[in-house]
Amino acid sequence: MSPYETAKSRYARYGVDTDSVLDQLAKIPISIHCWQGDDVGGFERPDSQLAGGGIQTTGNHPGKAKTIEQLRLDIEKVLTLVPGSHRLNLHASYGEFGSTFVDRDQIEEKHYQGWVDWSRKVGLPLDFNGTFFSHPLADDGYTLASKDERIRRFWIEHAKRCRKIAAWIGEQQGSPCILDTWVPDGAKNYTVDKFGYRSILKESLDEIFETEYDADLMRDALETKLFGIGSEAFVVGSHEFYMNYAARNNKMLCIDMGHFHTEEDISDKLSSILLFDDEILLHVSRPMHWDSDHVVLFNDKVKMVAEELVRSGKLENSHIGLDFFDASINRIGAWVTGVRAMRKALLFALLQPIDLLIEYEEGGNGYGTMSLLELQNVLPFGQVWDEFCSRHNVPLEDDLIDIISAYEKTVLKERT
Ligand code: RNT
Ligand code: ZN
Repeated sequence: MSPYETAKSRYARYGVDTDSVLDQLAKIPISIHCWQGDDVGGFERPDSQLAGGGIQTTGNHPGKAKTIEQLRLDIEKVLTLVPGSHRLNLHASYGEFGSTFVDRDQIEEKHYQGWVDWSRKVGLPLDFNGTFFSHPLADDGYTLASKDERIRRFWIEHAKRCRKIAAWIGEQQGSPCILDTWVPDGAKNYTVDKFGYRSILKESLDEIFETEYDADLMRDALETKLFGIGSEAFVVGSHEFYMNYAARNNKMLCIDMGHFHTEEDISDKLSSILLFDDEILLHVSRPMHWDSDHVVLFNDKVKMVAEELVRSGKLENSHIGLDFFDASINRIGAWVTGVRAMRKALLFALLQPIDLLIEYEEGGNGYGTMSLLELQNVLPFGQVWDEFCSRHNVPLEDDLIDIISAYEKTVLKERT
């Protein structure tokens, strides 16, 4: 018996069919974020700038993508190393603007035509994000909630254009483009007129969402947050703000795993959200002490999120996106680790005997549930994961370091 056959029979004992799990796993799209490749710099200026305005990367590992071509090359490399189906999550600041500067309130579909063409070529449908940071008009900490009418209008225009572009992308690719809107708005110090700022944000969003787009083309998600760099005392678009806004306006929430107190259990939020909202967007991330956007690992927190998606039966209503940026290590390696970790967590969750677990739970056999969950940690998960990688013609874990190191030597070193 091959190692996989042995593993298969171990799982079969609990009524889990590993073959059908692997088929199911392959179809779950993970949206790979473009911004891991260049430290959230974007390509608005000939020299991609450093991120700012609520976003910060640390580290200076050589080899960062300095052009769109390099970024695409790196993503194509990543695609050879991650099994299953994927999407690409693009930020508005990554458009192809040519030699003239195009400001955020001027972006158009044509600036993303190259991405649409490339995405078709590599089989990577696009999602989209407005870029409300790294811009002089975001420097005072307010964009859509700004009390300065000129600033507010500028960002409203950006948001409207992003929705139009997302709908156009959705049409081009024949699958809805998920548009995430995250604004950094907030303040470092205690803010008196919180009600005022939140009213302004609500008003801006109402205007932005006046135009209806077909859900087959694009869908809006709103990203909540607790605090950020420079917004320690006040975040306008808090969790409560967007929870209410989304529920009343039929929008999707984007839940970023880094946007809560570090002791909060993100997985526990999902059933409450998915009971009332049709869909959810996740930004899977790994906060260390704060919203640090460390590379996602196959750890308990990510496993618990995946378990909840599977157990709730809402996997198909959930859009899984990643959000991390680590500039201190090989960026392609960071991507590969994070994407694979998310996929492993989904596999780990799918391999659980849910019916049996619920049977124990309902029967008052608390020990049975606990013990069966504990057993999951020692079943031959690795063999099933290896099998998945082999079936999708991507390397096993054992070979990753050599492959990434070779890419570093042959491609990334050339960039410095
Ligand atoms: C910031 C949000 C947001 C960004 C990306 C780059 O706290 O998490 O999603 O990380 O838009
Ligand atoms: Zn995020």
